[in-house]
Amino acid sequence: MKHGSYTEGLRELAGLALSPRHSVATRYLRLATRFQTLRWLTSRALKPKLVRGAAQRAGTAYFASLDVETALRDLRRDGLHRGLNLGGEVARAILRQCEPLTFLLDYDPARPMLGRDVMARSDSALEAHQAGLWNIHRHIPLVASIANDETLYRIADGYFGLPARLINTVIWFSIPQPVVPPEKRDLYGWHYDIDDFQFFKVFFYLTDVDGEAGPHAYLLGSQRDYSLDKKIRRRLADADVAKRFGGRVAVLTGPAGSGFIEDTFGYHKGSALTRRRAILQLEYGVLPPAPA
Ligand SMILES: O=C(O)CCC(=O)C(=O)O
Repeated sequence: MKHGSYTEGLRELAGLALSPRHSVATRYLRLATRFQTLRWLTSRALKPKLVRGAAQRAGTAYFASLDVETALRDLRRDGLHRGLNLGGEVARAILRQCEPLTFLLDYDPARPMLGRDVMARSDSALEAHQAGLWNIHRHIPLVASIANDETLYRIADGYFGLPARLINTVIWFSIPQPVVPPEKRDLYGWHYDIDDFQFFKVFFYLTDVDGEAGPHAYLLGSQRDYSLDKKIRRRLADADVAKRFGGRVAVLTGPAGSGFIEDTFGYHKGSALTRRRAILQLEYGVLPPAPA
């Protein structure tokens, strides 16, 4: 790079990140996510290319009654917007459509199991903490149509300040087990994600979730934290969160079909559970998929 300005340098990196050649630049973008100014500058540098590359959308109208401005206000302030609802019938229809699909126990390719067996077998018979299937929208058109919702896209566009794209979908079952070995404890621990440099997740419970069924928890406002402490600590202990931020924790219980939008750059976790939970995740971001 010659003596270009800082922004020119960023633009060059941004361009490389969008080309199939440079995973190094993509890694830079993920690192930049932890620095507010870098994140903002990189967004500006990338904008022309991302706007040019944005796909035409044929949006559906699942959440037409969602108020985009309220959702954006909540997300910017708290990192969380609640109150989405697919309805119990739709949640149950999605679960029925999982029956013939192949899930992976603990995401292990060597442990495939049909959704109907995952749902029929007892927790102890499964001997797994999770059973999941990625890219579920490719298998279940109903999920694809929910993920294509025009209002969700408008919220994502507004929050990112860039054209949003669906970057992944997954359904997983969280399965209670009497003993959680040390290597699995992170499943239930506070952490934050860096999945893109602008991103959020939309979660829908597919089963009723009360305090026993592993409610998702979020540390309100932590998506705005760019402190050194956060940069160096991707994970936080329960006791630490209780002591430092007790009053800011939202624990999200709700019936099957209920959902919420969450900026998972804020600290969040799935709580430990004694009753099984099924959840659908739709994730939106801005970067095109990495080349295969
Ligand atoms: O299971 C949960 O509620 C937590 C999910 C989570 O940590 C994530 O999607 O990054």
